[in-house]
Amino acid sequence: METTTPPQKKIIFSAIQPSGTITLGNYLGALKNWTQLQEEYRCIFALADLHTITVRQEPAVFRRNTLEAYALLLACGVDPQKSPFFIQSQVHTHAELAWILNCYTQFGELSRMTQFKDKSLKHADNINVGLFAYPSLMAADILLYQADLVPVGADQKQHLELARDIAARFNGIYSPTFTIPDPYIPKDGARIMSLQDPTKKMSKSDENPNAWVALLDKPDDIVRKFKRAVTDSEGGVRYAEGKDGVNNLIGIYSCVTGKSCAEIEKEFDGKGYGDFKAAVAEAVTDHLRPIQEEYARLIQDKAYLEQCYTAAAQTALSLSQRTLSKVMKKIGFLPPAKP
Ligand code: ATP
Ligand code: LTN
Repeated sequence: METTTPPQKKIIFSAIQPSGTITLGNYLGALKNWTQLQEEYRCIFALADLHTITVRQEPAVFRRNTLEAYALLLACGVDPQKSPFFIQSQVHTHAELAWILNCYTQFGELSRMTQFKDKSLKHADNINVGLFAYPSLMAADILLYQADLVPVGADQKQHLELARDIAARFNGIYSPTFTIPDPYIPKDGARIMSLQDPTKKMSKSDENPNAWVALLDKPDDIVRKFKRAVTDSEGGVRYAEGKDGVNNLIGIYSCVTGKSCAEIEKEFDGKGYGDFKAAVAEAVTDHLRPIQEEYARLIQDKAYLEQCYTAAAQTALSLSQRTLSKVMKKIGFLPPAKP
């Protein structure tokens, strides 16, 4: 009897920085997709803590943020049985390949990165080399796992383009070594806007805490933040050009309830913004409740968390070491010293 091997699943790599509060924007725009992708693809996920130190961190806070972000992502549905989910600094191949890729990346290319320009303005007192070389570390993250697809938001697209260029350059100088990664654009990709200025994206570094909802916000805070959300003076819950605030609330409500825009417009026909905002707040609270409960349980279980990230780091190390060894051999480094 003829046996057929099942087609290899495509590899997805993605990461998020443990740089503070994880918001509803991060969750609906990125993390919710991660959890759905785990069925269809071979997913590898990371907390990009090496990227986080491009901005100065207070050691105790940084340590706590990393562990909390790890627990929160598990609570969101990242399944360590299906997808290795590791902490970048615990897998030394990332820093090593990043250095190598720095030598295949041009100063001019990095100077054109808009995130570097934005962050240099924001942190004018600390424009460090790491901030500049951030994209070659990100390229190393992706290329080490021969990722086919990388789910990223619009803000990271330019970095992914650069990762593709670096990979193609290396392959061209030597021989095919890296898979050229494609961006993964989710079918229902959500871009969640600030509740205070709905023309700007909801961002955890926004100084006004009313602009974002954190995944761990208490129900009362969620209700208050939605109550204060900026809408318009026209009234009427409908999705239309120029109604950025209402469109954003419809988008959020749709993401957490699964209802379509038409269903939502019908549900609130004849009702005012007050009723609508209360319903959005309630739906978000209901959606976040199981995540918050699971988080509260996981954050108490430090031994389990350690077991998960240790196992994932071992898997990530053995996968990434294969690529790094190939790269080093092609460049002409001597073989590793024997112990
Ligand atoms: P910062 O304010 O520090 O720039 P951020 O909240 O914008 O942080 P990032 O850490 O840059 O978030 O992004 C993490 C992931 O979440 C990325 O994949 C990004 O595309 C996604 N993301 C961030 N904000 C939103 C948003 N408002 N809507 C949808 N996706 C988002
Ligand atoms: N720079 C990304 C986080 C990140 C990442 C990656 C995303 C680091 N390495 C590799 C995708 C693939 C951010 O800040 N959102």
